[in-house]
Amino acid sequence: MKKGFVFDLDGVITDTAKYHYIAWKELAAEIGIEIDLKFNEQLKGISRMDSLERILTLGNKNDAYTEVEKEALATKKNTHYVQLLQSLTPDDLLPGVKTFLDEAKAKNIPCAIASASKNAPFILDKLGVMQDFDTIVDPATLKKGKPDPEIFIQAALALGIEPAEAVGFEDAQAGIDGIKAAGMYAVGVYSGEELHGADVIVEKLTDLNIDELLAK
Ligand code: B16
Ligand code: MG
Repeated sequence: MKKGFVFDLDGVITDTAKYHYIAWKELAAEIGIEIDLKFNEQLKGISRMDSLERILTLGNKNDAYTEVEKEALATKKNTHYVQLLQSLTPDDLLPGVKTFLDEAKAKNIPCAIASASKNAPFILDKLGVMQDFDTIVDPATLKKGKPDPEIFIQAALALGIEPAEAVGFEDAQAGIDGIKAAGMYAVGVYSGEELHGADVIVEKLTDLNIDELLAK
């Protein structure tokens, strides 16, 4: 029996990947690196600094900046990204999310957010769903990012359950790998990219039957 749900944010609750892409593309262009949508797939679920490193690797510029300069580049990208987030409203919830969260609440199933994003509380507030989550893992407390299972294990423990008693929801391969490494049941949310290793793949959360999911 499963007793709790652990959700990724970007790609599962809302689609912020398009805003990350706009902000990274502009920052990369400023330092002479061109990124496209295909490359952007690699950045899903990956932390801000790891995303910057991947962009610098693409442009063969890993050694071109000091750590302080890299922090400044990441901060510049984030400032632009947060500006783009200002327009978020509850209409930006992905299809089926609110219905699914309401059903979980009605069944007293605790819910957590396991997102690599340091902007998660701000985003959930803009979307009007902050109160639907019992806990949000602070990614600043993590030693390793996805695909390491740490964030998912921490989320389950914060809900007061064992990882094996949790269902994890992810749109990115790094996240599915982390959920499975945590020993959890993995729901892949299909966003156009192939996902390997998920226990089930859906296009929207309401394609799932909660009672059947809890019985896994
Ligand atoms: P921030 P998730 C991830 O969110 C994004 O998919 C990834 O592209 C981003 O770099 C990361 O959050 C960090 O975000 O710069 O806001 O701290 O999919 O783990 O919810
Ligand atoms: Mg995601």
